[in-house]
Parts: sequence; structure tokens; C-alpha cells
Amino acid sequence: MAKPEATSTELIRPKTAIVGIFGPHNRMRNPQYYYDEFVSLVNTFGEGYDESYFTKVRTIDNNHFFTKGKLEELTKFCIDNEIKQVIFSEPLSPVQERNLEDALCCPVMDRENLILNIFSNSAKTAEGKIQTEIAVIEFMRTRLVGKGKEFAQQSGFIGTRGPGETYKEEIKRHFADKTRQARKKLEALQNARVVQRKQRLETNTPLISIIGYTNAGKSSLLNRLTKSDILAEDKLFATLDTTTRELFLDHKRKYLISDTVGFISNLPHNLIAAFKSTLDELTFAHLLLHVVDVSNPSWEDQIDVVNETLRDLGVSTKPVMYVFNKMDKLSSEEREALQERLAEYTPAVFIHTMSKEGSAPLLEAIKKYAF
Ligand SMILES: Nc1nc2c(ncn2[C@@H]2O[C@H](COP(=O)(O)OP(=O)(O)OP(=O)(O)O)[C@@H](O)[C@H]2O)c(=O)[nH]1
Ligand SMILES: [Mg+2]
Repeated sequence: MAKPEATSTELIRPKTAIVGIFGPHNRMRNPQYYYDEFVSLVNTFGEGYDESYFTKVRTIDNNHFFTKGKLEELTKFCIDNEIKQVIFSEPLSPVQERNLEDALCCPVMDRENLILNIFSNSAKTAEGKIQTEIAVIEFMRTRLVGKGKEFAQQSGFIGTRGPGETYKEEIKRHFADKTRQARKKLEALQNARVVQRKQRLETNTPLISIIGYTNAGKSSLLNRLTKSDILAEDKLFATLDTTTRELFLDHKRKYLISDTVGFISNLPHNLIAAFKSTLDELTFAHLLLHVVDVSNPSWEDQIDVVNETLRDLGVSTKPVMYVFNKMDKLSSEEREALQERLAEYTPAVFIHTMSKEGSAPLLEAIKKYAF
């Protein structure tokens, strides 16, 4: 399989290898696109990498993630290339992470840590920042409790042990305190949102929520429909916060339409839990617009991931309209081929957000929709 070129970087950072893994735990059908997406995550994180290693695994070891032979191969790769940091495409358990760090003799960053770092960099509002912080605290807690005191201190943990408290208890209490404080701040911020929502519900205005895989074009769509100026860029997780705007059709009918954080395969559970209150908005939606980047060859896998996440959030029974976006990027042959694969995705509209005309079919569909 062709490996992408390593990105150069002027940053001074340890020599980094990225390790892409494809195996039975992964439901994405195409290893190449899964790997490409992982490279996009690493590039969005922004620190670049020097070497890449891609492997398919048949079984996963509970202690080291890799079975003996694969682990030896990877260790040799890291030694030969003098690697000082490894980023993995998969989530690792705290035990796997610790054992891999011992075996490879360098720090290891797993998929969850990578996505958390991207969220931390992208979070702009107080709410987005606190929700990310809660997920980070939870991640750190599971890692630090099992590690030695020295490591904890290197990671910035400065404890103040209470009387009779063991070191482990001290760390647990410290994280519980931090989570409690963060949740309190979050609750205060969200009270305003609850009041706004109550007022909206009283007016009976239909609420439409835009959802979908990250980078599908959700924010571009909201911008196009409501002449807004939300950040939309070719970057994973550009949006973390829910933004709601008014949409008027035929100068009389008013709708509320909101943009949400995008989903991705293996989205860390901690992040879903931390963002649950923001995503709660979806439970009040009258219609979900499921935006699909039809120019991405993995669009069907991406639809499955989004639908699975909706099930996790308990909103899978909401009415959904599939919005096949980026149609401008398809050739006429590709458009024809697409028609054959659409049977299970109804109702559906085909748009692009590059022009007013491109998104017109969606406005027509919303006007006809019986809210
Ligand atoms: N060619 C083309 N590009 C599009 C279209 N819609 C969006 N894009 C581009 O796709 C990229 C992602 O768009 P966003 O609107 O930021 O996507 P998003 O779903 O909000 O992404 P996240 O917030 O990161 O989850 C941007 O570079 C957009 O310019 C489209 O219809 N056609
Ligand atoms: Mg967005």
C-alpha cells in the first residue's frame, strides 16, 4: 500500500513516527481511506511526523495491543529510525499504552489523545473549552492513576496529600475535584442555553439540526442558507460549538437551524460524554439534516459511523433527511454511479454549497417538509 509522504516541519519536536493499524476492531471498509483520515488527523494536530508505518492486524493483545511478532517488528522499526515519539491510529487502553511505551522506549500518543489535542486547539468558546477540559481530565485520570509518581510529576501533577491518604487516593481525589469544578462552571454556562431553548420551544418554531461526519460541509451549509460567517475550513473538527441561526423561507415561514460538532470513526467516548449536553440540542430537533461528503470515497462508511453515534446519543429515531453535499466535485459518470447506491438513504437531496443555486434543492425540500 502506498504510504503518503512524510510532512516536513520546522518545529523542534522529537522524531515522530505515525503507526496506522487496520484490523478486526475497525468497521471502516477501506484501509487506505482510514489511513488517509488518520494522516489528516495528525496534520490537523499540526506537529507533522517523520516516519510512517502501516500494518494490518488479525488479533489484538490486551497487554501490548500487538501480538509478539508484530511488536518485535515495530520495536525494530522504532530503533532503526531512532524514533522518540509514536502516534497510533487506534485507541489504546491505559495498560496497552504503558506497556507499549516500555517496549518502544518512547512516549506513545493514541487516537483518543490525538483527537483530544485537536479539540483543545479548536475550542474557542468557554463552553467548548470546558467540555474539552472535562474529557481531558478523564483521560489523564485513567492514565495517571496507573503510572508512577515520577511520571505524574513530570506531567504537571502537584498533589497535596491529605492525612492518611495513599498516593493513588490522592490522585483520584485531585481529579474528582477538578471534574467537579469544571462541571459546575459548565452548568452555569449552560443554564443560559436551557432558558433560550425553553423560549424557542414555546414559540413552536421548527428546529432543524445539521449533523454529519467531520469536514462534510455542515458549517458551509449553515453559512450558505443563513448568510452567516461560521468558520468553515478544510480541517477536521473546525466546529465544536453548536450555533443556531434563523432561516426565513418565502419571507414568512421561520425555522431555526443549527450546526453541530462533527463525528468521526472511533470518536473517544469521553468526548461524546463531555459534549453530551451540547449534543442534547439534537433531542429537541424536529428534523436532522445528515450532511454527507459524497466526494469522499468512504461516504457510506461515514454514514454508518454517524448513524451509530446518533444511536449512542439516543436520537436515532429522529426524522432524518440525507443531504448529499459536494456534488460539484463529481463527474457526470460518478453522479450516475451514485444513483445506484442510494436506495437505503431516503429522503435525500443533492446539493453543493459553492453557490446559491447549488443549495436550492435543499430549501425546496425544507419548504415541502411537513413539520
Ligand atoms: N467543493 C466543495 N467543497 C465544499 C462544499 N461544502 C464544503 N466544502 C469545503 O469542505 C471543507 C469543510 O467544510 P466545513 O463546512 O468546514 O465542514 P464541517 O462539516 O463543518 O466540518 P467540521 O466542523 O470540521 O466537522 C471546506 O474546505 C469547505 O470549503 C461543497 O459543496 N463543494
Ligand atoms: Mg463545521
